[in-house]
Amino acid sequence: MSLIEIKVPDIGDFAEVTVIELMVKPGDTVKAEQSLITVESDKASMEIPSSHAGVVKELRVGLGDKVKEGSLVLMLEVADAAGAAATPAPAAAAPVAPVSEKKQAAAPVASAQAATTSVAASSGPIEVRVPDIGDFKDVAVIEIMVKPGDNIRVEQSLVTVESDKAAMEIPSSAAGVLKELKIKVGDKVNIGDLLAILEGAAPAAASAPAAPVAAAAQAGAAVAAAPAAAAASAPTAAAQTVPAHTPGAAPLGLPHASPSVRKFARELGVPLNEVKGSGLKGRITDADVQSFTRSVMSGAIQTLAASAQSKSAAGGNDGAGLGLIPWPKVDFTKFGPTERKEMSRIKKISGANLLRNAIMIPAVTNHDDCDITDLEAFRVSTNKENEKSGVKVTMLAFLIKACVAALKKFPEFNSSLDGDALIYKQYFHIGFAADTPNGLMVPVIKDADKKGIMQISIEMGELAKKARDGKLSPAEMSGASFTISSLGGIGGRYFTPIINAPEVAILGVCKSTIQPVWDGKAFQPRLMLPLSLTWDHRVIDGAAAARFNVYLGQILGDFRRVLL
Ligand code: CAO
Repeated sequence: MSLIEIKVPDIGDFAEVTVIELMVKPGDTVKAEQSLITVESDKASMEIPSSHAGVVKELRVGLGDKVKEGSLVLMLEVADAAGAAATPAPAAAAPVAPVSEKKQAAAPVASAQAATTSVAASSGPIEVRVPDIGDFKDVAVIEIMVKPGDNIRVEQSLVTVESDKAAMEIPSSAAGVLKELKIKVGDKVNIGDLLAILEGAAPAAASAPAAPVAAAAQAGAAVAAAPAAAAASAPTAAAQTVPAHTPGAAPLGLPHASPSVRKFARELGVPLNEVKGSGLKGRITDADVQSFTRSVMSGAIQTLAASAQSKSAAGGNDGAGLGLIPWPKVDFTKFGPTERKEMSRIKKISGANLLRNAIMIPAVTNHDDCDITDLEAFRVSTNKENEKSGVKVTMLAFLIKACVAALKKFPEFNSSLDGDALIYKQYFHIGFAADTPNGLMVPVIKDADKKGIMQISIEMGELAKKARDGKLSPAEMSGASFTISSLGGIGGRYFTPIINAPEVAILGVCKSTIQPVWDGKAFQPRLMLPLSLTWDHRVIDGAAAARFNVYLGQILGDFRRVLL
């Protein structure tokens, strides 16, 4: 047995590439031509194969290392005959098919695009063809990054193609509007094949001989923009099929992804080997990376909830993910006629959130009543005085203001958990649940501490209308530090609202009714408002919750206390 050095072979025009994946480890037995590491430039990735069969003794590169032709990859123990044949070792290394790097003006892909662009007219159709892709033949189109109607820039990546050892993005040689794609995923292409027809601006090559250099400057922007654009159009369904991030879980196998997807994943810190690819041959797409990120961000439970929902819609949720007994699967038609209706998008989204919050938060609800007799009289008279203004003040506006006062007195109710710490918010953004035809929405009154009752009433009216019309912007629904859910206009006595994570408490309010209240001498008819405060027991104790309700009741009983 002898030890030989396995070095980076001829990698074409690449000056320096980054090691992005180690595919073997010391002790592994490798075959000749087996891929050892994956390297990547900003536009292409390729696997570096072993020139010999043997046992890996020592890796000489790490993730993130920059390597070039001749760099030492690893030490391999080989049978003596092979070792002798491998002297000098680097010469025996199988050359990797050169892949062009488009940022270099002299690189084949960049320079070839000018040569392979056929120009009809500056505003007429422009054919974009496969440029010189080195030694590659019959490479498969694995990803199409644009669609008809897109505004294409020079050097913007159009498609990703892949051989069995490398993937690369094919850039557009011209700018214009994409009229027609001439290839589809799975097609095999070669140099000169027609990829797309553009219409509009003149191709860079036709207008300026130095186009490849000029185009190269834009390449970075195009790469950066591509994932974001793809991410924006990522199908929501994908989010529900991606497994939750389980650190330490067995990897799904070697990740197949284009350089831009790898870059996107690296930027987000996504471990590609945990992402399930939905593309051709399990290839990972931008949408997969984005879906994975979403699922991790919203937590494993939410993902379970989302998949539980989609599965239950298909009648397949077994509850096993939560260690529960299976969801009952019933053929309702056995008992009578039925009609199946898809839930609204809002219901699906809020359902997943509610399930997560209900399961993950050790929530307790305190019920209480408070005397709002005088406040209601004041509210009615205020509305009378302001009849002409058209602004109606409801109890909810007073509740928002009263809650701000209580939050100031009990700041942990205005906090969020961050690991073992609490984030105390110094702002008072109050969300209020609004019942809409499409489901529950929670618009937010920002800086409620700085606003008067009239202004809060006006904003509430506007936001509630927008919610009902489905016109709330994400900004108008985000940032709440505490939420109120009022069923006062409808009825009922008490309920147990679910905390809107990452908030730590929510106040439920029901309909006020006249109740006999003992004043020490006699029962008096008083207008009593039922309160239901749900709180996160990890952050808040029962005594604090009881005090919060008592204080809130004192303010609502005598609103002058807000001034104290
Ligand atoms: N007790 C008695 N009456 C009350 C009351 C209370 N606590 N709160 C409101 N009312 C009265 C109002 O004064 C109004 O009466 P008038 O029409 O006679 O003036 C009537 O009920 C209707 O009020 P409203 O509901 O239009 O206004 P609001 O400010 O109280 O609430 C909004 C606005 C958007 C929160 C409400 O319309 C809504 O959507 N509520 C449902 C919230 C919800 O679904 N929560 C459950 C979440 S958990 O699934």
